[in-house]
Amino acid sequence: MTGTKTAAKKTVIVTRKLTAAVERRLARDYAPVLNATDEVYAPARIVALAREAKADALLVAATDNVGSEVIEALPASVKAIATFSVGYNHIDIAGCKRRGICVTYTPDVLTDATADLTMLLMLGAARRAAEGERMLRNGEWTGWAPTQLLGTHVTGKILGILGMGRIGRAFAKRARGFDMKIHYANRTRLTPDLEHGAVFHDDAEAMLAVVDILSINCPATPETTRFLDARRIALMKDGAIVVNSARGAIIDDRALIGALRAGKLAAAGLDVFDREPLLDETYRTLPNTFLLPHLGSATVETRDGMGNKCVDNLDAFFAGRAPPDRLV
Ligand code: 8YV
Repeated sequence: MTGTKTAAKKTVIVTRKLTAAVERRLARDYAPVLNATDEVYAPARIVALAREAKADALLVAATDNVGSEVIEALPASVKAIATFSVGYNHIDIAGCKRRGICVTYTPDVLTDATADLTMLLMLGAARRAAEGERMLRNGEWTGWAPTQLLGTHVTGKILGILGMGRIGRAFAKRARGFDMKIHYANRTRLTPDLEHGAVFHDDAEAMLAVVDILSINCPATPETTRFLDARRIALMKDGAIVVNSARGAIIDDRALIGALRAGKLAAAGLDVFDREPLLDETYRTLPNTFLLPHLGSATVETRDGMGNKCVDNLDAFFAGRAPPDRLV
């Protein structure tokens, strides 16, 4: 009888190495094809693995290119794709819809970790943390000085949040603890209970002109791609700071680098880059950048939560229930 049960387990291609707790759960309830070495699969590899295993589902991450060439070539056995991310710009959603493939994502569980990290980016950039750390590590600190590494005061300043979804709102909550005045631009105005007095701009460009710090928290879509370009940076206050924990594609790198070099912007805190893991080399050489390698959701609790959400969604789908976090 055990054999029958094992045969009934659904086969899932898991493209990245996940936390031990999540891989244990997958091994218990599914027939997972795990990625022990955690190499990033090329699109053709994902298709080949799905074909070889006659996979029922894929569990992918934002580092995978699950574009139209993958979706069109997947075997008909693949009925569901669970992405280990809240962003889904790496997946051909329209293609999945056409092929009747269910797609789920991982909202909520990574909200707090990403909002915390956005605070780190803002403080790191404003208070010149990377420069200070480098000075210490390089043995260049000769002692305290009244004018050493003076940064930008954050308390009481105007914070502009582009994209007031779950993460934007969680960041606003934290920033209110710093007595910051919150402005936001969003497709739609929030209800007062979610707005908490934040100032809504239906024109994001109008918001740029009034903020001391801009935080990018919106998804990457055709409308937001390269939103922050040279023309819009010119609308910002001199000495403003830019923070991005969403997607690199929302920033025009050359424009941001030009503004950081020229001193138009005081600093930038960046956790995401356009062609990760590549980044425009100039970011690494500028003193006024605070850079992290896409750590937004990188806590044990959050990565367990994301993995468990993927499995919860697959469980529901294969049990014939509505997956709680279904995109299509
Ligand atoms: C993830 C993210 O770490 O969820 C997202 O969209 O950007 C990050 O939290 C990463 O994308 C994992 O797939």
